[in-house]
Amino acid sequence: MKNYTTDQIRNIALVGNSGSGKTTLAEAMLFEGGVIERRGSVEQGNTVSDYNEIEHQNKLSIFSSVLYAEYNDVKINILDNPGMDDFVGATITSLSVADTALMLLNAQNGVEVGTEIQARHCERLKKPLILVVNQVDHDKASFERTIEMASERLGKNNVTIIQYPLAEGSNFEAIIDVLMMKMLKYPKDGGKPEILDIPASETEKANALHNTLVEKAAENDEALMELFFEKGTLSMEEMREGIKAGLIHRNLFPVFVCSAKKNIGVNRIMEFISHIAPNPAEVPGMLTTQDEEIRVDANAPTSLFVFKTTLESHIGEISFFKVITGKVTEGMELTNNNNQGKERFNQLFVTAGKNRIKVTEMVAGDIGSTVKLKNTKTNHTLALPSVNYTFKPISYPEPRYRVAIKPKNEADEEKLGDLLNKAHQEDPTLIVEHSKELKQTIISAQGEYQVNILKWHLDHVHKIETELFSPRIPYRETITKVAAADYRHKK
Ligand SMILES: Nc1nc2c(ncn2[C@@H]2O[C@H](COP(=O)(O)OP(=O)(O)O)[C@@H](O)[C@H]2O)c(=O)[nH]1
Ligand SMILES: [Mg+2]
Repeated sequence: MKNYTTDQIRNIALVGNSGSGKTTLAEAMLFEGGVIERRGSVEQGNTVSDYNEIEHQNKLSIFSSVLYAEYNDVKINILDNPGMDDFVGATITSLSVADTALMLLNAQNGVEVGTEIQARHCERLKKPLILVVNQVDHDKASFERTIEMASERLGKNNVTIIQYPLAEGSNFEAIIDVLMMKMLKYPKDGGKPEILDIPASETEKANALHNTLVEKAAENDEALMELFFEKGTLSMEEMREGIKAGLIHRNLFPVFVCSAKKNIGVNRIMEFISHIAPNPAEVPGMLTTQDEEIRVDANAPTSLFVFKTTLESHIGEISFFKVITGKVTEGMELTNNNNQGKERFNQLFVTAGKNRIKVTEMVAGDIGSTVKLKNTKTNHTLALPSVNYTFKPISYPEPRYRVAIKPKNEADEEKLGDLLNKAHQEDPTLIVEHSKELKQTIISAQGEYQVNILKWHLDHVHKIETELFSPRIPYRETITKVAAADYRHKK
């Protein structure tokens, strides 16, 4: 793989309700980006992103995965995420290092519960938002209803149409693009479209949407606004600048349409990402523990942030990082600013699910992984000695579910403790504590499903049988006042 510069990198987190099509879209993007020669499917359990057995069994994403595609001389790092709220920790991790969120809306259902929850995390983390109405090929798809819901719930003034489908359902094959002011007509098996003139029947609607888009693009830049008043329109270059500014300020959430499954519309979304989505240096930087903002900058001394750790059999710990400043090269020695330890980067990888591609260097803004770091954990900062800051750890929602766990066989107690510590490393929203007072090991988590998945791993992968049960209530938390409750036993 070639060495990319900061302006050639895009970090995109895929978000959206479970089942909206994130993993399927990621697969299509990998195909369009030349990483794979054949598209797998979630049903067949052969996508690059959902590579864990438990994901195949459940036919849904449980872990986030780091992928990439090369398109238009740009490296698009794609962070695919689970949609279920129990696994929101993974989504928050990805959003923390992404520079743009790509939110999928399922055209069958419009805005769903998960859509709103994740939109709030995007807002809190100030991430630019691209909306993609997916599954437009589905019988029950309604672009219009989806857009109505999106405008109502995500911001009437922000949701801005760039594309709409000419027809929906099984007839979906053409997209009217009001930025290009062209019609994109896709072959049966998707891929590259024919670029055609907008049919006469659509010109009025397309012109109106184009004008709204131009105004919206001009709104974010005074110079563009003046140009717009002078000329009554903007050039493609000016439009791109205005839309990018709108994205960064979260004033403009551009809307695209696609069928991830049929690979219709996907290449145009990648085109937009490569031309208009901000590069890592164009968005706000990371905060340090002293609340100092460090912007992505290739010319500053090297610093990087470890945002995720996974454990894989035969390999051990894989540390995923984002380079924030300078560059990291193979063989480089960096200091861990959290514990002052030294770490050598013997190998650098770009990852696509479980596949790793060796590279020799990575520049500020890029996302990569390495193995066999000695004493570095998630949320740690690694840097050259001249860097004295430490990045702020990612913060996660408070636990909402609590359960006690014990091994069926007492002899497994130590092994269980060890595995639970590892589980916390992989998913920081799983918090494990051993309560001496209660003589119990308590897991605090985001939800029951999350704990069941953990149990499945303990039982099936690590072959240690466990039992879950309700934790005892510590004495000091027992009822201290009488509550008036009206409880009626129903038969
Ligand atoms: N008809 C149709 N089905 C789709 C499309 N995209 C995804 N699906 C299906 O929707 C289901 C959920 O997709 P998946 O990619 O796992 O969604 P995720 O949970 O957001 O990752 C799977 O059965 C996919 O095959 C699409 O564009 N059209
Ligand atoms: Mg998925």
